[in-house]
Amino acid sequence: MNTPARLGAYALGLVVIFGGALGAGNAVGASGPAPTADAHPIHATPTASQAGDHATHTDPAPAPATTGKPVPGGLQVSQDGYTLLPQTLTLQPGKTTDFRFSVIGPDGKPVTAYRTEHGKRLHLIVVSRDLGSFQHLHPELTGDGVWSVKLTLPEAGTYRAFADFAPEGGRGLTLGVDLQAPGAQEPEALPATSRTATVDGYTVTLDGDLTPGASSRLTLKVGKDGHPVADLQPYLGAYGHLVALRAGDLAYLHVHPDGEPGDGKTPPGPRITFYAEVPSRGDYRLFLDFQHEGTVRTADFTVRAGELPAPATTPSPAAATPSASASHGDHDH
Ligand SMILES: [Cu+2]
Repeated sequence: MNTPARLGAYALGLVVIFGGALGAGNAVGASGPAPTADAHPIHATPTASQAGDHATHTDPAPAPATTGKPVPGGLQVSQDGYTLLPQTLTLQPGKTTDFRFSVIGPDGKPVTAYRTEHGKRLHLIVVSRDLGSFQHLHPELTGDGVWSVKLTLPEAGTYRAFADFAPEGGRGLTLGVDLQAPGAQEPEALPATSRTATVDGYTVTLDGDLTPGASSRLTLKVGKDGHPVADLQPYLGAYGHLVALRAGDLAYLHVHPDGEPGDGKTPPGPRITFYAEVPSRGDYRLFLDFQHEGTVRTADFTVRAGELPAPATTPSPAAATPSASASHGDHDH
């Protein structure tokens, strides 16, 4: 019942699941007791291909289209010899907990030296597995390489925590681990695709399309009470911070802000521009953090990349039931 043993078993399960899903080449890179030795040949090619790129954490080396693509971020609890190790994987729902974790480095010791990326040494994103709940937190690095943050999992269910960081001397990584909030849960269906989001009286509209396998330009326009907001405040070195997660497996995608406050060409709204790279067709959840009048708010969207067959909401004429509207969330039973 000790945490490292449980985590080890968990990590193995994760590797098996995604190894199966993503193919043998990736599974080799992700698995095994000696991840450093196995992983490096897999990742060396895309990293080396980015000449001069110092691997900021938003830029983990997309591969040329002709080679095997690297596994998207966030799907693995361990990568390139670095392992995300929470002190607990279970938190009581609705209860604020001092959540502590470490990143274990290739030398087997907690990493204590990190590069600052987007104004912080580590970004912790926590979402519910149904992608209904989103939190963007900045833990404090305490002694001995232990990160600490006040975390509340709002409701019972399974959550995914992403640690987005760059160890000193290494490339940027996003490691992911599942957290459990025990109790009866009501998973929500993925929100319908939408180009408009509202939060606290703000309306954010999305322009641009996600193109599978390509860098896609996305522009988000912030308004309030029918007026454009042109005095956004810098947050994490930009006028907005965008996290994109793939529905189905919560792959954590690379998003680059276009321009930054003070560069002489990036206005403080109402439009914020990003470049996002999605690896495949499918549905994605976008979470935009923006700051205005001293408060950070999050606008969320569901966006479809590429074409998909119409979902089989009514399985077949023979199986059609009169209570189709009650099928909300039944995919999880
Ligand atoms: Cu952050």
